[in-house]
Amino acid sequence: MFSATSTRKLIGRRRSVFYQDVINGLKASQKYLFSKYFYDEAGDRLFQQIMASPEYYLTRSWHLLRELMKRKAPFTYYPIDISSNVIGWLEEKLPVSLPGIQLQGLNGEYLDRMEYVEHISQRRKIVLFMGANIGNMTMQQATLFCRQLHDRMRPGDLLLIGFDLKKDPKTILDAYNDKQGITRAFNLNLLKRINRELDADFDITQFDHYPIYDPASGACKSYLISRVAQDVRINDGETIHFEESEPVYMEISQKYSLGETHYLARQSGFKVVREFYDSRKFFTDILWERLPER
Ligand code: AVI
Repeated sequence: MFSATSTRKLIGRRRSVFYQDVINGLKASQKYLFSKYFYDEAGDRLFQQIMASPEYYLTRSWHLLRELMKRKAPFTYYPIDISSNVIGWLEEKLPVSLPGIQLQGLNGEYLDRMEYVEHISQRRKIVLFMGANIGNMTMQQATLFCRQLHDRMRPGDLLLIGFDLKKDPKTILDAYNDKQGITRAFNLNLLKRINRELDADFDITQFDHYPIYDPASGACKSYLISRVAQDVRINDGETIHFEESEPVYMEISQKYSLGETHYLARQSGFKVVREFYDSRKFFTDILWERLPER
């Protein structure tokens, strides 16, 4: 249990990390913001709308949990999410759609929360890292991340990991540039969040959403482009200058070839057990087994 004072301190500390990340990103020679900050309450809602949009073909699913329940497999589900709203929502909805499910939601960063699970449960683990979340890292960051997963797992534990596959570049770009403008609103929402939480004065009408996809590297990147030369004030008098047409790098959504997923498994100490696909082979969920040594 946290007291009201310690809760306020905790929120204050979190906010200051957010503030520091924003200032560091916007003062860098090539401006950037971390996409993990997309997910405030409005961002969560927009992401739900993106997933429901016709262009966004990436898959997601709870069928696995339903199947485990049907087979009466003894398991506890520990969903981890950076968004406390999502965790709250899962804790409310899942026991209704899957009565009897053993569930403990964990709000926070993935690796950190995984360490906590390892601490509270000695049972064999199936780690789920689905929905192409791995795509929100560069390939180099993904390798480091998978090694860190490896180090938090035991030999024989399994990892089910989702990759969005390279495909027709137009299909990919459309998914990040939907006609209704939801992805645009999703990106601009981070500026609104900075205005609200860090007392900044971004005029969001002065920024454009600009996604690009490079079919060779598989990197799909989103930028916000400053329409005009402008100054933005943040919180305690920090002023950030934007040149006309200057980009702010917002997010990478890396796409993989199958060969690249195999390479990643090898590099991070896993063996490929099985690959699952959707009917169009747009997306794959791959079951990896954690090897004893790497
Ligand atoms: C969460 N993540 C896998 C999404 C993606 O496709 O990169 C986030 C997203 N960004 C724009 N649309 C969806």
